[in-house]
Parts: sequence; structure tokens; C-alpha cells
Amino acid sequence: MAKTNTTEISTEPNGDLDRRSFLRKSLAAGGAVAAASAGATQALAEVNPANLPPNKPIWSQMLGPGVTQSPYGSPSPHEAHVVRRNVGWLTSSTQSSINFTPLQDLHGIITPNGLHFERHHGGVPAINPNEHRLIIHGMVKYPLMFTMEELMRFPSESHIHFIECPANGGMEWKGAQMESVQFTHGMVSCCEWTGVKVSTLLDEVGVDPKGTWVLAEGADGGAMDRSIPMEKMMDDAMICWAQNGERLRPEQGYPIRLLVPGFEGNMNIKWIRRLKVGTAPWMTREETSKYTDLMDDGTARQFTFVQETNSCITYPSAGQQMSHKGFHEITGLAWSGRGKIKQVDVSVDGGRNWRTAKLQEPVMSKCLTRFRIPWQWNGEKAQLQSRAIDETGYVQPTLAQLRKVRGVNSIYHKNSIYTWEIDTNGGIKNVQLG
Ligand SMILES: Nc1nc2c(c(=O)[nH]1)N[C@H]1C(S)=C(S)[C@@H](COP(=O)(O)O)O[C@H]1N2
Ligand SMILES: [Mo]
Repeated sequence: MAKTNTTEISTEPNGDLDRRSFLRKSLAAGGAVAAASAGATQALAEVNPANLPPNKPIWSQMLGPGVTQSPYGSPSPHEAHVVRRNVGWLTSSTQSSINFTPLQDLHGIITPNGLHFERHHGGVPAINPNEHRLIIHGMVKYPLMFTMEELMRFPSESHIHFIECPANGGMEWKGAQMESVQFTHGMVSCCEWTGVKVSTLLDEVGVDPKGTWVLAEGADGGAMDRSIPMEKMMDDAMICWAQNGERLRPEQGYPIRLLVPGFEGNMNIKWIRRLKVGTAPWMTREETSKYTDLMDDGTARQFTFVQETNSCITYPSAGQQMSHKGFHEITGLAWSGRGKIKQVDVSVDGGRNWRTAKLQEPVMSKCLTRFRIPWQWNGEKAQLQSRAIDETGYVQPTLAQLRKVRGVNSIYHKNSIYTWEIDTNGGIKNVQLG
């Protein structure tokens, strides 16, 4: 029997993991679901025994239909539950809505295009790319207007980055109230984005050396606009036309969006039509009444561009049901708007003891990072937490530490450690500790 690392902790020292046999013992006990829970029993009820070994399943006794009827493929009908979802009381209208990514059902780090979270303040415009233009003007030598065709002639790059709405987790400032990681953390998604660097376009128009800020504006009815420091625009900002290999989805900004890696989701202007160079921020609605942080003393903190280090456990998480005692792989996601994730620690006893999780390579800057750690659940109450540390040394704060600095009046930038509490029946819910 191989031992896991010596700092193995749990509510009971039950962490001895036989690395050569994670499931063999429970499977040998007769049936794949030896300790069947309510959930597992339900799944079994839908099984036709005629399709189980030693029988030959029905699909092995005939030929399939060949190429599918739909030229653009879709997931298996058995995965129909893996969808974006919204929360009724957060949806003021169909135009101003949030649709959350089902993090609990995703694997690895890439968000499929149909599951990228959506946040629109003025609905999704129906843009004909042949009629869309990007204008760059203001304090530049040669103001220019680009067609899509012209934009796509520039040298391009592809990078994998997350986009996170700074309101992610914002409902939890005032107490735990969401029953799934889809709603507590599902305003973060991660894609491979392809486009032209903004610096390439700005070099083309010749920026006045006195130009230190850039206004980015969308072509949607809401005309979303934000001021972005020139330094960021000249660093890693991009005008993107593709995500995960195909052209942008309409809800992600088709035909083009701005990507400012690691910065507030709100600044990643979709359906972008204009970049204007100036000397100071424009103080738009989106950076004054919105996307500022109301502090404990009643003052407002302005310009919190970077999405701080954050993480969440996606399995086991609230809304799921532990199907058996014994081996479980705890897994989740960590990210930082400042760079790479350096380390993720996991606790199963509400933060008293920590073990370091394994990070899945590649670990990339301003990108989701998948972590995993083996665990033996002994059937007792457990409190699962993850704590991420990024390459700058920033450590994800506890809720108490964050509230001490920020109070409870904020909506945005809540990146504190989350707790999933598992009860003795295997039920899981979010609780707030300390
Ligand atoms: N033009 C425009 N850009 C926009 C928005 C918008 O309503 N209009 N929403 C912003 C907000 S608040 C966020 S969090 C991100 C969400 O991007 P997504 O819908 O692709 O996930 O887009 C930002 N860009
Ligand atoms: Mo947002």
C-alpha cells in the first residue's frame, strides 16, 4: 500500500490511498456502484440491462447513420444538461442578462464556444460583418477606418486567456445564497482567442506621444464604452475575430471584440467599433456609477482593472451528490489576472490543514489552470476549500480578510476562498466561514 504525502489531512487521518487501485475494491464488491446513493440509483433505473455485458448492446448490432444530419455538430443528447443557465432575480430584462457557464460539467480549461458565459447590457446586435467598421481616431497621426477584410490582413496571434466579469461571486458579499458553482463562479470562461494585437493597429495610425488613454466603444444599442490605459493597449490587448478556432459567436462580440487579458470582463468591449486616443479617462457610466467598488467607509474605489487571483472547486461542489465513500478526485480551476498560477492548496477541514494540489500543464498566464488532488471521503462532514497563489506571490484571501479591507457594500471583485460543505448524507452546499 503506497502512502500519499505525509501531510495528508482530512477530518480523520483516512488519507491512505492505494495508488494502484483507486476503484478496484469497491468494484469487486459486486457492481459498479457498490454504495449506491439516491443519485446513482436513479441513473441505474434508466439503464436497459439488455445493453449491458455480457450482452451485445443494440448499437453494436447494426450500422450507424453515417455522417450526421447536421453539418455543424452538437453534443450527445445524453449531455443535454450541460447548458448555460441564468438566475431569474438577476435578470432585469432579456437585454440586460447574465448566462452562466456550467463549470461543474466542464473538463480541462477550455470553455466550448456554446457555453461561454454571456453578459449583455443592451442585448446582442445582429451585425453584418460586411457593414461593420473599426475606426481608430483621436490623438493619432493618421486616423483610419478598417473593414473586416482589411483588419484580417494584419499579422495575427492566438492566445488562451480567461474572461471574467468582476461581478463573478458578487452575490455572496452579503451571504451564501447560490446553490451551484455555475452561479457562484460561472462568470468566468476561457478560450483561445485569435486576432491582431492592438499595438500593431496603433503603430499603423501613429499615436501622439501625449496619448495615454484609449476609449473603446461597442456597436451595440447600449454602446458600452470603457477607458483603458495606453500601457495595457500596447502590451497584450488584441482585437479578436475568432475563439477556439472559429469566428466569434454573436454573443461574444461577432465580428470583433477587444480582449484585454486579465482585466475586468467589462473592459473586453464586444462588437467593437471605435478606439479613440486621449490624455485622460472619459469617466463613462461603466467606470463611474458601475464597475467601481463601494468601500466600507462609503467612498468608491475606482479603476480596479485587474481580476485578482481566484479559484473554485468544481467537484465536489454544491448541487452535486457524493455517490460513495472512499476515493474521490477533488478538482477545480484557478486563475489570476496578473500572470500564472503558481500553487493551489486544498483543505477538506475548513482551512485548518492544507495540501498542495497538482497543476495540469500547460500553466499559462491570465488563463484558467486546472488543479486536482486525490481524497478519501470517510463519510463524515467535510469542508472543502481551495486557495490559489499566483506568480507574483499574491495569496487568495479568506472571506474575513477580504471583508476587513472591503466591507460588505461591494458588488465587484469578490475573490475570497469558497467553502463547500459536505454533510454525512453526501449532500453539498456553500457555507461562509470566518
Ligand atoms: N459592447 C459591449 N461589450 C461588452 C458588454 C456589453 O454589454 N456590450 N458586456 C461586458 C461585460 S459586463 C462583460 S463581463 C463581458 C462579457 O463577455 P462575454 O459575454 O463574451 O462573456 O463583455 C463586456 N463587453
Ligand atoms: Mo461584467
